[in-house]
Amino acid sequence: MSKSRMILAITASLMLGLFANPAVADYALNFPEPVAPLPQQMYDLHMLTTKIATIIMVVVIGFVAYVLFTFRKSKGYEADQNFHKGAFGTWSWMLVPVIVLGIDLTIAGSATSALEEVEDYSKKADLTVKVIGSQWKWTYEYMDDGIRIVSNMLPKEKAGDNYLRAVDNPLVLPTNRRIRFLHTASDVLHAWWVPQIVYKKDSIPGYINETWTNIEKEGTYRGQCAEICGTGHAFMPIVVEAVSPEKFEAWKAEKLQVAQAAAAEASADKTWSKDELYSRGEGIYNTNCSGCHQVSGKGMPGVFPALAGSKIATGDIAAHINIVLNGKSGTAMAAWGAQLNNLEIAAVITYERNAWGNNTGDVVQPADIKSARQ
Ligand code: HEC
Ligand SMILES: [Cu+2]
Repeated sequence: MSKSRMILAITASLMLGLFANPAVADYALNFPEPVAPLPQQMYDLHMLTTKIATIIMVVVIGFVAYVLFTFRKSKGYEADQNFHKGAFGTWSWMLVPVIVLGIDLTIAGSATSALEEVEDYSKKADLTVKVIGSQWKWTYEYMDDGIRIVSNMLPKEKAGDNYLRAVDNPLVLPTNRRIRFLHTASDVLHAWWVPQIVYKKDSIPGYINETWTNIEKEGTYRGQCAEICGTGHAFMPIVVEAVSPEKFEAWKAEKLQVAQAAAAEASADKTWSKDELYSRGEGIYNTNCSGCHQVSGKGMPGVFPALAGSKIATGDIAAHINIVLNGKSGTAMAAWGAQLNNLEIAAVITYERNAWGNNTGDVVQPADIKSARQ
């Protein structure tokens, strides 16, 4: 095999290997197909600029190649010293910028109409979802219904081929409804990016950005955080399940029922067994806390304290309840009292006091949290 053939064969097999991988297949040649009007406009804009740029590139490179070849020195050509004196030499200096301006205005015209749609907040939304980025997960709040979803990346064993692109709880949305997203963050900058259904704006702590969409096709749409947000930046994928409005209503009703049952359970003055609290606490810990303190409870030295063997998690119960309820200002440790109910906090604290060799045997009841809140 000749050298150039070998290079060709290696390149071809590398490309095949890349595109045969299901995780990148969707992105093989172009952006994935948009399924909402505004992303479609942006996609068209991208195609328009790409086409114009390709034509310009072909014309310019063709022209340069032609000139280099035809007017080469070995054929005896000399530079024309009077080019600027002829009609073309005089007018081309004006003509070329005019053509360039025309091209720019063509692109700018389409871009402006897309931008006007982006900033159009005059129409009423059917549904508002608050999207909160945090290190390193997404939380979704359906503002009209009080439903809250915490979305974590699935570990490799569970995600399989979709590793880095799959989550435990996807965001469920109806098709053919105007959806308003409110973007914010709880710690550092993030950006919620699902190009098939909506354009991107930054998620900024203490600030709300707004985007909107109207998804036209049912399906699963994937995205990721698009703002470098720390060591776990690559581990906060986004999954949106778009379903018909009827299916969405059914999903919502079921979610609400589960939430109500959970709230009723949490407010009841029941005394729970250690095992019940421990197993519930494990789930709550792995959803809300393990992003920082790690599933192993070992934390990240110098950044997030270990809870295994921690003075607080094995010492005074009141101090433990206090830091989980109220957080610690000026650090990444949030006040969980606003996000978790009494049962959830009691369970997660019971778990922390008995997991990873913290065999304190302590049991914290929802009633303890209730009185600590007062
Ligand atoms: C965004 C990262 C982050 C998340 C998520 C997080 N924590 Fe923390 N946590 C911290 C940091 C940072 C500290 C250290 C605060 C300080 O400087 O004292 C801390 C401290 C603690 C401590 C005290 C440990 C010690 O020995 O000082 C406990 C207990 C604790 N967290 C429990 C929890 C629980 C329970 C959850 C989930 C409901 C949770 N944390 C979620 C970052 C986090
Ligand atoms: Cu992020």
